[in-house]
Amino acid sequence: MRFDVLTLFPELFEPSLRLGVTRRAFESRQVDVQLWGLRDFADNAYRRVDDRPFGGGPGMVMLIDPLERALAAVHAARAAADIAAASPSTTPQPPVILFSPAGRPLTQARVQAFSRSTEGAILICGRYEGLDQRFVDRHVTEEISLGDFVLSGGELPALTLLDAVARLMPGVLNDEKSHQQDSFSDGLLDCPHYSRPEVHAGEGVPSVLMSGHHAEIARWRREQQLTATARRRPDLLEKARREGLLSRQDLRLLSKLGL
Ligand code: 9D3
Repeated sequence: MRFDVLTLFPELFEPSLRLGVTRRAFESRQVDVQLWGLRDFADNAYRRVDDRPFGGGPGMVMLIDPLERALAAVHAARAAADIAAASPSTTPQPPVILFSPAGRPLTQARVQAFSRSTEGAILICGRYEGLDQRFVDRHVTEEISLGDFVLSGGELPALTLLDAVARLMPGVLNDEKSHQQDSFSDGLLDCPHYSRPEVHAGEGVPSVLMSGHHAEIARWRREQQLTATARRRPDLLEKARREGLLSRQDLRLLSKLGL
């Protein structure tokens, strides 16, 4: 799939796209990321992309014209790529995503939906106080936030989404099972992990992990997941209950522990 990113800082993306297990997905174009520098779509000699807000107040607003010209260039490039691939108008229109503190929080379910899509998305990274609302009303189909804390722009959220999608692509993780076991895929937090040395600074590892009893190890890990989720994220445990993700054995254990 293809992601077009509209940003004032395209150079912020390049190093991240060349790093780690996700690099394969980006370099092979399995996840095709096209970066569009908004300053290239400014019209005057100063390459201005922002201006003061009508009505006064702090900060600056991203101008509508550079945004609309960039978006038009993206749509034209996507149409040209579809024709080159001899699949004009079979590709659905991509969602136009704005990263914004006022958006809905990103979830693993939304990430999975992107990873299964063919059209990908157009990602718009805001800076300053935000975009001219007329652009948002006309073009944005969805607003996404990373959570209730304040960043300086939408670039890190866009990279976060790209990373979360790329690691789900077939062949990106060495171990196919590790994303089925992800926290949030089964609705629970992960269990603790241990490796060599067996004793470190006098501290051993839980003896069950050294026992070789696979069924006992699986039960211990599930207990750890359930108790960690109950203590740290009771909201996730309730959701897992409601969605029927807990087995009768899980429910028996939780009631034994008074959770
Ligand atoms: C005083 C109002 N501020 C909103 C909390 C203004 C404002 C702050 C920071 C407007 C934009 C930004 C830049 N943030 C993002 O673009 C952003 C973001 C974030 O700050 N937190 C969590 N998710 C996201 S997604 C995009």
